[in-house]
Amino acid sequence: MAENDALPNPLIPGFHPDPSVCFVDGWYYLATSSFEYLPGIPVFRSRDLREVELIGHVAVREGQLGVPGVPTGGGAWAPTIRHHDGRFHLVVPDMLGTGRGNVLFTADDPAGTWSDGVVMEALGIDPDIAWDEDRTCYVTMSGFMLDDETGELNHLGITQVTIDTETGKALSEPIRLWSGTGGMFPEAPHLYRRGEHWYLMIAEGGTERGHSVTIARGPSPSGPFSGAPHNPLVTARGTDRAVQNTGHGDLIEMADGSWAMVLLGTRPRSTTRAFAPMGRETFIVPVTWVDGWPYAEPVRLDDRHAPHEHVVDLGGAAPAGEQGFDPELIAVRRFPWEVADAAARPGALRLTGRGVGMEDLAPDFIGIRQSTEGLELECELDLRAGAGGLSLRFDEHSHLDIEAGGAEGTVRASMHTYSLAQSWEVLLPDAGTDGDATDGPLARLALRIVAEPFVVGALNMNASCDTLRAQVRGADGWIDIASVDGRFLSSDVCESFTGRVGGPYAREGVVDVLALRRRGQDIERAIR
Ligand code: 6LW
Repeated sequence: MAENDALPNPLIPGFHPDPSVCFVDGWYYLATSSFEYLPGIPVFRSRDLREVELIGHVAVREGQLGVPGVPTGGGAWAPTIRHHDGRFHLVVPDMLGTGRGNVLFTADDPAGTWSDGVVMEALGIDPDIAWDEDRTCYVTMSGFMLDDETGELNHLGITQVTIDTETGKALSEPIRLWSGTGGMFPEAPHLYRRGEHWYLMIAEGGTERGHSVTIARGPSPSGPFSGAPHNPLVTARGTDRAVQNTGHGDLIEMADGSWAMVLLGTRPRSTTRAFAPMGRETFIVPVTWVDGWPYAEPVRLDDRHAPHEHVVDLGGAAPAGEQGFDPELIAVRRFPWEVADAAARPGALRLTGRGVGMEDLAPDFIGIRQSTEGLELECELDLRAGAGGLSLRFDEHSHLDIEAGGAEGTVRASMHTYSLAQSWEVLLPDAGTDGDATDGPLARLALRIVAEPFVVGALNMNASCDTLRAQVRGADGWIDIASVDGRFLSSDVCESFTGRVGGPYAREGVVDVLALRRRGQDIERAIR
């Protein structure tokens, strides 16, 4: 990667933490975490690690992940994607509650179909998978041990087992490996072979402001490893950089022999470096080798502020994702095609409410990630036979909803933040927007949530994030219903490991989604 070429950061905007990457036949393939959302574990491809395209998901069928019963923050954590013996392998922790544990999926084509998955006998999180020249398969993880007496899990640092990839059975007892330089939560291990050395790269310091990437090397996949003299390889802790929480990386040798690291980071909005609306996103930095050690540059934001627009394909006419759904559509603990019916009305997605709202663990909601700092998320709904609206959610405790329908003659916005809720109401606008006025406003009601970021500057002493406006479209344009403090929908406040996701939902009856689009733009900032 040419040194002065500005890298496109974030490489994958919107909540996409824990990136892993491999290079096969001229394509880079990336996978990221998806937690309680389905389909699970998005897979991307790229020719150059600049333009990245979402090509599918690993978990598109029931039973591949135990997500339907996981608590918030559980589900598909950090994956590792590798290519070995002509097949793609992806290992991922399916965490908490009904999660299956560490699962190994395989596929011939990374766009799918992926296997049902084999549960590995490997107790820990963030599994890595690597092979030596004898074809022994090493699974390296952030290990746990079950205390038989107390039933508690104890952290063991970085551990490793060898496994049988067909059965998932461990072929050896866990051994403990180099576990970093003393930071908390040694995790995210990845093994690499380069020249005469094996490298063990990990994350430590926790996934918040203390996050970092550190590295060690040794003569075999099991070490013994000794740490690099210049650790940490990457960290933003104690800095005023625009990208914070940098850590959890994966190294890749590029087509031209140069190296890069993909890693997670956040774009917090306040001068206190807190409140990231999109949670943890995927970034990329160039890596150079000196005396057998890799050196990475700090993560910098590029200066692209191009407007972005994504019109969700509701009709299945454009390149179809899983089951003909736009691949960007996700749902909470269910597949979008379990929540929405694409066949009921041409060009629309039909949601049927079960009498619950966005506070539910599996709401009748489909959404897309917020991917730029400035956002306009807009939908048009037919609410004549039901009640529902548009929501921007972080988790079931934290969401901004705009709702209409039923017998109500109003449009109500409500902001929910744990035990606090506040709501505002306006009368339904007189006429439908684009529709036939005789059908009334509920035939095609346009709702919009706008995120207006505060500008972060060196001398800008605000502890803010953005303002969220809830709007409904009337005959003369958008009408403000409420404007609320976006900090309550940010990573420092909410429970999940995710970021903001917005889209339509049904509370009761039938709600037809006639349009859903996201527009946005990142903002200028004094600090890169
Ligand atoms: C992941 C751990 C982490 O498993 O957060 O940043 C956890 N790192 O490595 C969930 O993403």
